[in-house]
Amino acid sequence: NAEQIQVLEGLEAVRKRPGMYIGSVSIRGLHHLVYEIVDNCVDEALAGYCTHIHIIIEKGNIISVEDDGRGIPVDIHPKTHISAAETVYTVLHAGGKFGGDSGYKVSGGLHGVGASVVNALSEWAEVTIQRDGGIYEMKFQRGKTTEKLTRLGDSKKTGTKVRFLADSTIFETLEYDFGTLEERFREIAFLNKGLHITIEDQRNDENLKKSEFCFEGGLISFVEFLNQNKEKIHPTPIYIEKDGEVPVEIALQYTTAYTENIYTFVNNINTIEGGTHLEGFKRGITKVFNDYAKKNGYLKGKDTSFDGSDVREGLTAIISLKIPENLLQFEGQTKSKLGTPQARTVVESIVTEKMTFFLEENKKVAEDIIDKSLKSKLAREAARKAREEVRKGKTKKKEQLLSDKLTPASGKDKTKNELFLVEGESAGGSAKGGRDRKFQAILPLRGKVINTEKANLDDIFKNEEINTMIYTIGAGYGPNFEIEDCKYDKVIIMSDADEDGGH
Ligand code: 0RA
Repeated sequence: NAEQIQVLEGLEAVRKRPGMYIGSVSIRGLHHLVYEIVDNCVDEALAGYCTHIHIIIEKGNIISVEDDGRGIPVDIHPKTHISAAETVYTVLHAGGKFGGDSGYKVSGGLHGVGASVVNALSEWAEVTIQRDGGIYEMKFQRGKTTEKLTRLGDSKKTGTKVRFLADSTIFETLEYDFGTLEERFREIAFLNKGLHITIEDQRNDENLKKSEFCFEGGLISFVEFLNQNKEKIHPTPIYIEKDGEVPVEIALQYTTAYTENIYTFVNNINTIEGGTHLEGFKRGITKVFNDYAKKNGYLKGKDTSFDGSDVREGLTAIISLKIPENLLQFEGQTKSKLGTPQARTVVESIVTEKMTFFLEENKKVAEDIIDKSLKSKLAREAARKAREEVRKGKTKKKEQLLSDKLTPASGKDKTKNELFLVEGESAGGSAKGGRDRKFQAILPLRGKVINTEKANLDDIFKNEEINTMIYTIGAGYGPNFEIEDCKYDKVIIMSDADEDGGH
């Protein structure tokens, strides 16, 4: 009956189902609280009013976040009849609806759940605001106002400071990881050039920590940071920028490595599943290098062309878009895949235009990158041939590869079985002695295993030990990898702590 139907009101809903708002109540959710508060300061920086953000993990895992923005408005809000500041902290989704003057609010699309969620999930929170010539303060417990906004005195400064203690009855742990927070704030500083972010850990007097981030180079600094230990093909990253309805910023640099490292962000949030912006980027890069290589005689015959992966070998790139709320679309498992169609066209066209120009202006760099792409193309084709040969002589070769190497488990339950990869026959012998034969299999690897991070596909597939591992595991490799076909629940690498073991 009607009585049994619960109406969850306001912040109670957040406390009942915290996972719905912050993902989880593990340490990830805990860190999320800090990101949420800092995101609001970053929004104020994006609006052009805030230059410094100072985060402190105080003793007792109290978080303090202070910015030098305009300060959250303190006047009475017409709808809620309480101060705008109190509204922001006590009404769900009230965050960015104020101000309204700029009309262009890009917001942290993915989390963007607002400060009220942090307040609801905190044992206590206090907010200090400086604006309009005064300093104001208000306090809360578990999302409920305990001290309304009060003017404490005069102040010539402006800004907002929030302190909160996460609720230990909700979170599994209150112990913040400094390194995790530090990494995220370094990333935010890279993505917002010129913004100063300071993070301090004051929990342990014997081990005080402090990091200050400000990168005048923005995304260029980000790429230089990622490539610091790599050999570069051109000395400075290429920088591409376009303003408009969907502003785009890209920095990229080629190295002699074999891996590709592309990170995409939308409104400062890492879109780990990629999406339309990444598709546009890949299409643009592929087209530019194919056109240039054909026009300049590096690729001959109308049937030969580079695959996308050929022209991305050794590439490090950061793609950062600012998308207004009305155009934001997210898809995918974790809603971290961009769906906005405009992002594809705008990124593809700017990349095509700017990279075409860059290659024309830097013929030597163009030749070096194309040289590398040609080698990648050859290796890819050779690897395909090798795979086809293996496939043709499939059964025989496979049996040959596995015969007398694998000591299988007697049980056939692939949700239980474990595969131990061990170095050499002698290690294999002792592993056999110690295993539970019902579910543990042993595969000794002979000789030196190739370092696949530093080798090309062609050489990797010529390596017998690699092929043996692929067949033993049974799930294929690369784009054809199928986790469902994996014959083991765990693959355990048991190696010596030396260079060979590392490989
Ligand atoms: C809306 C309007 C205005 C400021 C803010 C929001 C604001 C929010 C936060 C959250 C953390 N730090 C913040 N700083 C500012 C001001 C509008 C105006 O002054 O015209």
